[in-house]
Amino acid sequence: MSRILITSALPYINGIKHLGNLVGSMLPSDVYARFQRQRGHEVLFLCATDEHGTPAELAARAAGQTVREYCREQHDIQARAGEQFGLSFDHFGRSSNAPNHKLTQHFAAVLEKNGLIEERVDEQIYSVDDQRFLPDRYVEGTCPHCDYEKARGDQCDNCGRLLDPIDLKNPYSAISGSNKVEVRETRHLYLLQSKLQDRIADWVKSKKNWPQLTKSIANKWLKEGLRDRSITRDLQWGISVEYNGEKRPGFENKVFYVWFDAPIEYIAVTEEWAISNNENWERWWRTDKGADDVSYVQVMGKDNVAFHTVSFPCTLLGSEEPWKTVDKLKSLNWLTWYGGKFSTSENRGIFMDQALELLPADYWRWHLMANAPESDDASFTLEHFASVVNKDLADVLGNFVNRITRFCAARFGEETPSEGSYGEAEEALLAELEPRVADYTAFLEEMEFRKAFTELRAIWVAGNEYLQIAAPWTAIKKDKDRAAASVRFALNLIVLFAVLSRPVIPYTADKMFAIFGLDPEEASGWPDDIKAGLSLLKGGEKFTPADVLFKKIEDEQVEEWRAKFGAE
Ligand code: B3M
Ligand code: ZN
Repeated sequence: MSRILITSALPYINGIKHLGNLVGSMLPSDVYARFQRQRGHEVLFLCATDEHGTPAELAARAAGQTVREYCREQHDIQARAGEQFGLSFDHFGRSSNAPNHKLTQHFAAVLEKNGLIEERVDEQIYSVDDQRFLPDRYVEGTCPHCDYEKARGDQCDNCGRLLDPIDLKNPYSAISGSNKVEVRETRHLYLLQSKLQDRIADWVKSKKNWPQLTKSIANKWLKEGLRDRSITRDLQWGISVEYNGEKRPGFENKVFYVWFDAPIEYIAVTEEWAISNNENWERWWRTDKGADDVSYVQVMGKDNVAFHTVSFPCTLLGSEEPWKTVDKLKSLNWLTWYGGKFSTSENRGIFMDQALELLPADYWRWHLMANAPESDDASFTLEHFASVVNKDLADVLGNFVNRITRFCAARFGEETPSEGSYGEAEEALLAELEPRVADYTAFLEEMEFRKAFTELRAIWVAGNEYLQIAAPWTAIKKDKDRAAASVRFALNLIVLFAVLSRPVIPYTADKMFAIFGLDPEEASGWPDDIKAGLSLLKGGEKFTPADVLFKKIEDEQVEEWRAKFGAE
């Protein structure tokens, strides 16, 4: 049994997340965590809301709330939506909680002791009307590269380039809209990443099994040369620049930059989990206290890779303390909405709460994972979603389960038939399923999700094809025992399908276990020998035919949703 630590990128606090955020980190990490639990490993799966920085402050202002109240409320909303989507975090923390404050301040102090922090004078945009500095997203203006007029201070949404607010043309305050802004000097702490170039390059080189997308992004930043970066901001909301209660002189009105503290929350949320569960967090993070046998897996969107392969390792390795660093890093491309961006303000796209009002979580979980934006960006369309649901879930899996349980109940009663024995047709299906289940398992192990779910779909299809060949509804006329054996085999296939499907469509899998009164926690161990698994039901077990597992999405419904969620 291995010990596997899994963290999903932390969703920003501002607002309920959309389907793109969901499939960008939280859902794939949940599928992987469920899979590894079913394989019997000791899994610790963690996430938290990322509550500092300008997104939180601007959103709270827009909501007319204090940031503290806004974050508390939004965390609960996101936690609830995650639960309803079956995101099985062992803990869903908050980066504004005390453990993260303590740890962030610890790392800053240790990095300074190691000569990796330096005070520097910066030029920053100051708003005369708002009487405050405007870091990052507090300033907007025209992108110097592509002339997009609503570029944010830290990144241009149009061309994607990272920006420095003072590079913007015609800058204006995102708070008041005032363009009475000027460049002023302000002191900030810099993390001297340039000093860690070789250390980080060697560390990245040591990661042999990183996926290509992850490796290429990390190497791009290394090739450009690691630059020293500012880790403090002129903001009120965030982690104060102090150590052991002593505020740093000149930094009384500054906080640590959100991207300095947010990855540290991965460690801090482990402490939050430990406090809530009377557990020992250090055995997951300190290689001198048992973490050296942990396999650490991070899952995130591609725009977060640089922070996780360069900046956060600078913090951990630069501390010279025995911290666990990531072993596997799965990054995903972006899910777009009809090729464009999800947007609350422009009413484009479906957000987690809305999705659950339309259909149960498993419909979305299956479609998002089977079409995950792995090798490239992927466009979500309602038409494609409906066709995948109707085919894979309703016509293949749902139809298989419903027709065999109904046929058996009608012709043999509501218990598994015990007559007859498996023959050629069953052997043939076994011969097809064994390599497929092995491939499916290997793809999940490697977090190759599209390939994995192509295999799972093929396994479901093979079950249906078997039914067509065995045709118990015909066999029963001439050889009832033959029919009985094939019905028993097909009912055992339902249990196998439930086990294999549980990582991605857990609610449906549990309904399938419930047909036979099986406890999912006991019955969902990953199959090492599927031949034995297909003889779990030996005959005589009572069962209750399932209701229709998936209802189809009609064209009219797609039309209505297109209008409601801004398709095009
Ligand atoms: N809050 C997610 C994003 O960039 C960001 C991830 C932090 S993980 C430490 O959308
Ligand atoms: Zn631009």
